[in-house]
Amino acid sequence: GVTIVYPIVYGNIATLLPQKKVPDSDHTHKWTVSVKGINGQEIGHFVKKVTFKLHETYSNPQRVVETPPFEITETGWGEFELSIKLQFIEGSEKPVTLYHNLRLHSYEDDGSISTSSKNKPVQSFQYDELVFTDPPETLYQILTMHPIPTLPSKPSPNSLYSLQAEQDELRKIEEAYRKVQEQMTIYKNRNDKITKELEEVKTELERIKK
Ligand code: SLL
Repeated sequence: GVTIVYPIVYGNIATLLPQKKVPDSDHTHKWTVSVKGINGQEIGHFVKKVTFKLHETYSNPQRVVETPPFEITETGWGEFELSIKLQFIEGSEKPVTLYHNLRLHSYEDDGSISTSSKNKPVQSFQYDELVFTDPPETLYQILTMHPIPTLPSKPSPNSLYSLQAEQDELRKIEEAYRKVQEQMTIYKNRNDKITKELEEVKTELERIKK
């Protein structure tokens, strides 16, 4: 009944190649695709190897990395989807395959390639979680031997929601209280007036009796 959740970040960074350096190549960008723990921690203690499968236009598109850092640096001209297969130290834990769209360009809102930010490095990373349910013994030992990085804690959406809901409720109560006070003043004045009128009628009645 054990579940271990290990947060990871995978994706790529890309920079424009200085064109003078590659006169007889159509490669425009240099990129690095990687998979790591959050905050850049390496995951080599429980990952045996990572297989990056690049586009077929690359020679040996299947790149196997057996030691951290689990990353591939290449140059190229185009964007494509690649797969990242993680195999764990214990073979009985089934591999996890991630998919990433390699990004070389930054885009405008309309989908066109941004020319203004052409020289800035482009980054495209995704957060994900490796979930191990009842992992094999050795994997369990190794995972629990090291502290598992966690995201900085922030108020949970739930508590934020209840704080907001509480403030709304308080505002409604104050508003209702104010309305009740207002009504009470109106009724009190009306009551005073009627009492006074009644007194006058009584006085008049006494006078008539006499
Ligand atoms: C496109 N569908 O047309 C994509 C494919 C492939 C990118 C992009 C190869 C470099 C090399 C390279 O950059 N391939 O030949 O070594 O945009």
